[in-house]
Amino acid sequence: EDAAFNAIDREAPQEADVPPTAKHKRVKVIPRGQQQLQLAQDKVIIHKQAALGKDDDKNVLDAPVAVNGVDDNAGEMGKPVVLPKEMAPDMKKAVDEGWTNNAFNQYVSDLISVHRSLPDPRDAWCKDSARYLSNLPKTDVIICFHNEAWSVLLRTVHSVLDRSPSELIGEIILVDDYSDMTHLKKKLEDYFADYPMVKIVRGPQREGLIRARLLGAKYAKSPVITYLDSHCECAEGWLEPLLDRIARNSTTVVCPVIDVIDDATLEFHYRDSSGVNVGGFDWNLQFSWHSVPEREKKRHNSTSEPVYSPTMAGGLFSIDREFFERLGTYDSGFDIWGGENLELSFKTWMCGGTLEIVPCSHVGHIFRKRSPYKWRTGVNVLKKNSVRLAEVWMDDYSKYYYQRIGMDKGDFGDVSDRKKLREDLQCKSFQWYLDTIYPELFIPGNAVANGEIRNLGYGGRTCLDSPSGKRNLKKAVGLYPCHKQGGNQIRNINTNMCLDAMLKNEDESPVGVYECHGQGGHQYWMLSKAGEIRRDQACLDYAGKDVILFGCHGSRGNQFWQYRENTKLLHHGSSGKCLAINESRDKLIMEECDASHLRQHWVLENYDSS
Ligand code: UD2
Ligand code: MN
Repeated sequence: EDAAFNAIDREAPQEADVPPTAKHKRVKVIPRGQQQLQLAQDKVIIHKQAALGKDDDKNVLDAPVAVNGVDDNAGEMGKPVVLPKEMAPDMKKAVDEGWTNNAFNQYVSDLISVHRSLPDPRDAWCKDSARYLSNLPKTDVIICFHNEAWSVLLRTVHSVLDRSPSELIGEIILVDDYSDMTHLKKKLEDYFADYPMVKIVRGPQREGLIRARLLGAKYAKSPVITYLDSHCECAEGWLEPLLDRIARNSTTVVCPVIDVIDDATLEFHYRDSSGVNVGGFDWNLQFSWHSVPEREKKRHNSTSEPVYSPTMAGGLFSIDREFFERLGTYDSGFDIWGGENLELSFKTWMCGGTLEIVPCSHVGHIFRKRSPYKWRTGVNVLKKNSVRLAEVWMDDYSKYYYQRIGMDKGDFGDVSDRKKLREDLQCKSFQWYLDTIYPELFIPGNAVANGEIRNLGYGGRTCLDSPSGKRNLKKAVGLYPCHKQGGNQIRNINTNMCLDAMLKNEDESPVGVYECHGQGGHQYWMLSKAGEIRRDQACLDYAGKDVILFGCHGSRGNQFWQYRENTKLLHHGSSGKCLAINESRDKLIMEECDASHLRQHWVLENYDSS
């Protein structure tokens, strides 16, 4: 094992990567009729058929049936394959191993044909071939992988071969980023020996996905380059709508709609054009999805038309090869994973191009909740990439990112080449980009207060107690009355409690309180001039039940808070109540305003009353 690499839990909450509307109900179904599924010698429990899609939810089903038999149609039409809850030990072991190695259900993927069919996710609008130029440019398709599962990688490649007009594909370039899984060695060459369109390139060392993509680009000869992740499935008609945009204007960079392939069942969830999202980011420089803004909707007659997107997710896009080169491709100083999507997005817009999401083009992707492969040890690669990005492209606005990382940029190497590139290209300012392309983004500098929101009630009465004896503050289990006998009580709390987003900075997650730790993170809040208490795009929201985080809507009401510095009360708009904490200091409550209760007193960091 190479000591320079290690398994990592990505810092980014991976759930947030999944486009939001994809979280709809998971329908447990077996494909086509009551066909039967055999898994080794096991008795398998499957569910009767129900079709995919909202209209057919009523078919979803009753009692599971136990069967033995073979199902050659597992996963066809993008339907899910559901494994039984009870499994023989051998099978369970294989299933678990698949999850460990890939962070998705490889066992289920292996049951599904690498040529499986998918539903046609396109609107009728898209199927009118007169919408596309007849003389479209060819593209090379570059797919980089590091230790990808065999069936998943092959299905990605076959979905391109099976569902693209062959005259539009130059080569499919597979870039092996130094995998060590044996199936990715000679067996891969053997498998594709009869496919002249498929080329296999192998890097001499682990490069990370950014330099692997650059390596692939060196072999590209077609006028357009299309990148895909190695766990994708292209749907019917995915390619023409992308190439059409580039044929009309070579500075247009285009992304398909990314449909979600379920990590457990491999179900292909598609969304129609009314559910299309565009890309944004927050000041941690994390990518995020947003519904199409009103100003953008107004530019269109149909929801099937391509929409402007401030950023791209990163993995799936087409770009004119010469334009990509003119933009200086990627910063090759970016390592392993992350940030390159924002780099390409910013410079596309700032240096004369356009970035679009094309609702007629659909490609599925397996979104994973953790990174299955090893990352470089001894360096925070994501932070290093992000600092390079901020240094070169974000002008003064870089400070908002630096605040999030405690102003500690670390060693980010030399970016003078990249700065020169920006100068030579005479790109526009980041201010222009924010004003023109992403006016929805909240600018922390416009906040009235930023930092922690500290409660003054019930201070110093409890101790942090870790009954399990684990002295790990982060995993500390509770707050108990202090007994002053040491033991499992690891710290006397004479600090106060702070408003804390708890585990996730996600829509609709309940907000709580936690001992103030002064390190930002989940305790970092901004009070906007409009009276919102924000964490980037999520706002503190009270609708009569819990105090939660909800996507900021900008129309006051449940998200309107007024702070009175003299009384220290936080008044809530629509309810007229005040924010407080309960006596056991583990919950936020809303109650009638009364300035004589310390539990309703809050101190906002960096509050500027002017
Ligand atoms: C998203 C993007 C991904 C990339 C990343 C940020 C989508 C759907 N995915 O994360 O393409 O832009 O954000 O950097 O937009 N790989 C290598 N070498 C490595 C690591 C990864 O070749 O060292 C390959 C990997 O096998 C995969 C691709 O790069 O095919 C992207 O990696 P990922 O799937 O872990 O990234 P993802 O989808 O979480
Ligand atoms: Mn991926």
